[in-house]
Amino acid sequence: MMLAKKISSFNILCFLVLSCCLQCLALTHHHWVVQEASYTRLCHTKRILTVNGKFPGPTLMVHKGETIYVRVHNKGKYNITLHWHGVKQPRYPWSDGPEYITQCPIQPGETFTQKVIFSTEEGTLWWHAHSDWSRATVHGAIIIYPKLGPAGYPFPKPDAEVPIIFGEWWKKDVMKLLKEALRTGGDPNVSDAITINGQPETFRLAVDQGKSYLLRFVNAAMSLSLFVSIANHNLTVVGVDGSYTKPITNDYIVISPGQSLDALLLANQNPNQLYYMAARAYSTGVGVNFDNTTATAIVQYNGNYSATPFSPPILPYLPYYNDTNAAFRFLGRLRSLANKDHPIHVPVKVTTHMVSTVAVNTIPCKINDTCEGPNGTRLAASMNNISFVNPSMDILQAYYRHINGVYKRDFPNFPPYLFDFTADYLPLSLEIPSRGTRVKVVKYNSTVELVLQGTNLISGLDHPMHLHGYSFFIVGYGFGNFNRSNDPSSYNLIDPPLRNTVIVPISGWVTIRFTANNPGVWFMHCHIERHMTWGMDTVFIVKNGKRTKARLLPPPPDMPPC
Ligand SMILES: *[C@@H]1O[C@H](CO)[C@@H](O)[C@H](O)[C@H]1NC(C)=O
Ligand SMILES: *[C@@H]1O[C@H](CO)[C@@H](O)[C@H](O)[C@H]1NC(C)=O
Ligand SMILES: *[C@@H]1O[C@H](CO)[C@@H](O)[C@H](O)[C@H]1NC(C)=O
Ligand SMILES: *[C@@H]1O[C@H](CO)[C@@H](O)[C@H](O)[C@H]1NC(C)=O
Ligand SMILES: *[C@@H]1O[C@H](CO)[C@@H](O)[C@H](O)[C@H]1NC(C)=O
Ligand SMILES: *[C@@H]1O[C@H](CO)[C@@H](O)[C@H](O)[C@H]1NC(C)=O
Ligand SMILES: *[C@@H]1O[C@H](CO)[C@@H](O)[C@H](O)[C@H]1NC(C)=O
Ligand SMILES: *[C@@H]1O[C@H](CO)[C@@H](O)[C@H](O)[C@H]1NC(C)=O
Ligand SMILES: *[C@@H]1O[C@H](CO)[C@@H](O)[C@H](O)[C@H]1NC(C)=O
Ligand SMILES: *[C@@H]1O[C@H](CO)[C@@H](O)[C@H](O)[C@H]1NC(C)=O
Ligand SMILES: *[C@@H]1O[C@H](CO)[C@@H](O)[C@H](O)[C@H]1NC(C)=O
Ligand SMILES: [Cu+2]
Repeated sequence: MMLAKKISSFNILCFLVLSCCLQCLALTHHHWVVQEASYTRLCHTKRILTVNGKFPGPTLMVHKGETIYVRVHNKGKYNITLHWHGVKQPRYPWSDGPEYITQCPIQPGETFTQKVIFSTEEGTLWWHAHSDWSRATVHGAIIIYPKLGPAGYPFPKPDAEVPIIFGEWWKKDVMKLLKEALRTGGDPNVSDAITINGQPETFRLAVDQGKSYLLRFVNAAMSLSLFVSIANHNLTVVGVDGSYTKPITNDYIVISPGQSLDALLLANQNPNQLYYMAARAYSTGVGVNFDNTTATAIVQYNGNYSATPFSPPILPYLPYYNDTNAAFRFLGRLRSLANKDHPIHVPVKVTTHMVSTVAVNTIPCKINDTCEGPNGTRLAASMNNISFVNPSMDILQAYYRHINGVYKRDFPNFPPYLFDFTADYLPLSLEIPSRGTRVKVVKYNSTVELVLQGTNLISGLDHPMHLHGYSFFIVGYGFGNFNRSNDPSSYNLIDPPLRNTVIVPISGWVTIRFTANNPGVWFMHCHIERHMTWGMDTVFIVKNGKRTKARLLPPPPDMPPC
């Protein structure tokens, strides 16, 4: 009798412990299958690459500081890698994802279990494919909730939370688009529609009168920065790129490819009316084609309201496509929280000064090449005049195993040739870049300042530049050429925004700073996909520090082979 009781209570205990463990496992271990699925958009059905058949893909939900595992099985026909955009992966670049930078691709039929280490990130980030152009459909949101416990959000707890993911949709196969662009050397065709949570116009956001909603915006588009607005409603931005900000209220937001943004929406308007959320391009290049369609979603108040059938939804005001002032009026207001609970450490003394141009280039036509770029050239792109070439083995492995000949350590600290970068007319001879796999090596704990200088070669454009492994402070930006003796005096070293993707303004510059305290191999690139493909990229290698906690962790046993 006694024994039976003991056994049964032991069993119950066992069961509790076991189910708890299983629950934890279920939360921290994800099984993802990269596979094709059929989707119909714009009255046209096509096969697209997805994770688990979903478009957009599954939302990862974690708490601040957690580590999770994602087992990625490639059931598709293309090489694939996955990247956790904005997750710093302290000392562990092995799971970061960019193809031939930190890993070789997961080939069809193969599996790779990626360890995703969250540390200081909070708010919203996202994940996406980081090989060829599959990220057009292989992407999804990452929600980082506050740590379990009393801390919570640094703003009134919203009544509900909704991811809002922007994408671009082509009627044709995106892989064909890449293939065609690589063959012709010209600009790829622009997309046929912008999507909101996978839909060009039918996503519905149902709200209750009086409640507040945390909208977790992600721009997963391949080439479009976006203006976004909701008719008659303001948005209060409370976070960007996985860091909370001082709240700012505006009637529109700007979000570039690679960026995420948390904003509160208060449902306090006439419930008898439908409202559009609209998104359309912020695009500045003169003569640069872009998808100029408008995506809409409908904001609808729950309840039995009289106006059925509803009158047509109200469209919000959006700044004009090329309204750079409107874009930077908004971006320039963003500030870090920089308070007791969210202290920041802006590097004040810089040990590594760098300036890099970002440019679109042309390569003159060679015999037998197809050259459908401007004036019969092939399009390219560069940083500091180097058009980055992907090696055939990943740089991280070459670095870790001391394999020579994969990359050179001589990415220049300054533009190799000074000219009036933002002049309206520039000689054609400046358009031709050099090519190479050249990386910047920095010592552990260096404080790096990087000025990204836009150029008007071919056509000036805004470039959303993304750094892996770090968030950086945006301490200043301006128009024209960066002036080293003048511009630093206007830097904000008190509460600059902390981001992982920064828009370099057209005909302008932006300065970022970070402390190189995450050893590893970290890709930096434009998040406009074609610019990345053309070579607007470089790599930072951050060396190990002395202490064990400042050194790279070893690779997992199942790294995909080359
Ligand atoms: C791009 O557009 C051109 C002109 O409309 C068309 O002929 C071509 O098939 C398109 N290419 C792809 C890959 O969609
Ligand atoms: C939106 O914000 C502006 C400026 O702060 C304010 O004038 C306006 O009343 C606000 N609109 C709503 C609907 O809250
Ligand atoms: C959008 O682009 C198309 C094709 O380039 C063009 O014909 C049309 O006028 C543009 N619409 C707007 C509103 O700019
Ligand atoms: C909704 O409101 C209308 C008009 O006020 C009323 O006739 C109808 O019964 C209501 N429906 C429900 C489900 O409450
Ligand atoms: C924006 O585009 C309009 C229409 O194409 C043009 O007239 C205007 O000059 C452009 N503005 C800027 C700042 O480029
Ligand atoms: C160009 O193509 C032709 C025909 O395929 C070939 O005979 C020739 O060697 C090629 N020339 C160069 C420079 O590659
Ligand atoms: C870029 O590099 C190429 C090749 O070395 C050189 O010819 C060209 O002058 C350089 N251009 C600039 C702007 O530095
Ligand atoms: C990093 O640099 C700061 C000064 O910039 C110094 O105080 C600190 O001790 C350094 N940390 C390590 C681990 O080297
Ligand atoms: C194309 O050639 C013309 C004439 O030489 C020149 O004016 C124009 O700037 C060139 N465009 C580009 C993008 O190279
Ligand atoms: C940089 O700014 C200083 C101080 O305003 C000015 O004297 C100098 O001419 C500027 N340099 C250039 C290249 O514009
Ligand atoms: C896939 O990856 C392997 C390993 O890096 C490489 O050898 C192969 O060429 C890649 N296939 C394609 C189609 O890129
Ligand atoms: Cu770019």
